[in-house]
Amino acid sequence: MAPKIYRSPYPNVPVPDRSVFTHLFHSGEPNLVGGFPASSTAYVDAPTGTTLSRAQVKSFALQLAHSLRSAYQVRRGDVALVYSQNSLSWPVVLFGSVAAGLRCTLANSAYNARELGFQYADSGAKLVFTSEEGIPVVLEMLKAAGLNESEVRKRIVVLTTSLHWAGDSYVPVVPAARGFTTLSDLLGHGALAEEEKFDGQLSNETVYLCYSSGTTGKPKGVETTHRNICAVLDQVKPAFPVSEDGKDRMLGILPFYHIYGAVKLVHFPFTTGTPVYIMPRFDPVQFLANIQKYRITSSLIVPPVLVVLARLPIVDQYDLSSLDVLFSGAAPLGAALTKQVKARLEKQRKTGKEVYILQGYGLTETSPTTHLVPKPYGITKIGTTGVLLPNLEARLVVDGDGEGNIDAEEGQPGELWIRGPSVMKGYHNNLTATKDSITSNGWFKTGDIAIRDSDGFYSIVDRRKELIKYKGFQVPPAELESVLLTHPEIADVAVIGVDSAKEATELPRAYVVHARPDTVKSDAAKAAFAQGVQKWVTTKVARHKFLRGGVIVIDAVPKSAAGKILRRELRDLAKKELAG
Ligand code: 4UV
Repeated sequence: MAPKIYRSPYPNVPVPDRSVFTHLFHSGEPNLVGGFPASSTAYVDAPTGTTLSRAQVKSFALQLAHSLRSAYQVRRGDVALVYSQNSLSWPVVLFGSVAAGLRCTLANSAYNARELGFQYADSGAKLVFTSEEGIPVVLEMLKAAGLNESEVRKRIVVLTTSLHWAGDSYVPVVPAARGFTTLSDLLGHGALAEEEKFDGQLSNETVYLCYSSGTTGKPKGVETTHRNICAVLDQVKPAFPVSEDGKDRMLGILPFYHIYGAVKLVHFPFTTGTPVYIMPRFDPVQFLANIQKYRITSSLIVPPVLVVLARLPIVDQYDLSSLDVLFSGAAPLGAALTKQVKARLEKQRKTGKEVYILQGYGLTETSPTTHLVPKPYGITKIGTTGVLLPNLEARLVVDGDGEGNIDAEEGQPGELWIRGPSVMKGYHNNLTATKDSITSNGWFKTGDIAIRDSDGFYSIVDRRKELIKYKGFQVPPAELESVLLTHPEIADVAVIGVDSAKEATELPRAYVVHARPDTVKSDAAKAAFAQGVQKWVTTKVARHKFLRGGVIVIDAVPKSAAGKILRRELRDLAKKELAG
């Protein structure tokens, strides 16, 4: 049977065959940078109010590219690892590295040395950009990788979280620690010529390597190409509201190391001329204070931010009347919470103007956005993840693992498959995983179960893959399981996610089998052991992977005849327990 292929309601947009750098900065006229006035503000450091104009971003990026080429002798295709919380340095580092032909791998700024070391080694990184806060972890990681003191220093560039513009140079507010090379040390020594041949040649080369566990196993490097990024930026535009008066101001709280923040905050607003007010991380009070202070019109968020907006009493103390749109993504968002926050914000601002809370959906592997709710449907389609973006095709497949690939009937759930120019090239150095996730016809299997309504709006109703999402962050169960198996008293383990309606997120939970079951017979012994394991894990992994959903001691992990963990059984068990 012919596959049932759904197309976007939008006409296709042309996909430019050029590099990300050219796509963002190219301009026919000297006083424009990427189609907007060179002097207009591109990014603002929200804590200090320091700004970077479009011209400065371009100039600093080309200066950094020059130093990377000359002082670090990087070659096209070399990998730079970025390990830092959000800051004004990010756009300069990303675009400077990209201009020099580097690939950037973006790491969670909460990673410990083991987690960072895995990504460093797997990506083959040559250079590490880190904030001052990250230096101790990077040092530990590089030393564990066998580098000596002087080699270590040659590999690190320190970013400062806050910078200010002084005359012709860019000065860190906090001087970098312990004599490391800083980003500002690499500026002011000349600039890479803009004429560098970017067009055409680079478009199918990898530009970013973010890590995702995909449908199964441990994190894998996702090869996102220049073409993927150029495509997604133009695909998002038709569905993404930008005000006509050019007065949009976006608040950037999502981490830039996640593809959602990297693309939708560092890249996309630059292509619409929208300044981004950068916060180092999400902080509820600062979030509200910055909306008031900078008259913010939009922000990209994850569902737990809406919980804060629904519950926090001080929300009413701030003037949030400038806020027009909140975009939520990266995890399921219920209609009830959306309506609650919408009503509260509209009541609080007293202007009678509507606040839109719109959802988007995407994956690291799709660069990331594939679906968005267009603004006019903000109320009628509350709770859905929106329509397919231009150039993309979708299928809802019922037997994704089988050969037949039967598509779901209209209105019925199926695994969402996506095809189009923003689908990744593949997983880094992992042909097996690539082949398992992208069919020979170019269909990428998302591992999510979706329903499409008769208007073409999709809702994500379940997940076929193992992945757990804690507040939008990926928590691969396989990774936690392998950490837990190093615990001397754990014989076997299975990790799943359990829903927390209170926090609008899943929480990682471990079911563990004790190596000496007779020692944990009583409920009290089980509870004490579980508590110990929960605490032990906090010393081994980044915060978002903590076992907040609890540790449960069981006799045996349910497994299939082939030895595969039957996560569904455990999930059903947890659901019943939560319902009871
Ligand atoms: O790979 P990843 O960590 O990627 C992301 C990307 C999210 C978004 C969301 C909206 C955008 O507009 C955008 O540009 C990027 O999270 O995780 C991918 C998995 O996260 C779940 C789903 O299981 C994906 O396979 N997920 C992402 N968005 C949603 C979601 C959503 N709106 N509703 C339910 N699950």
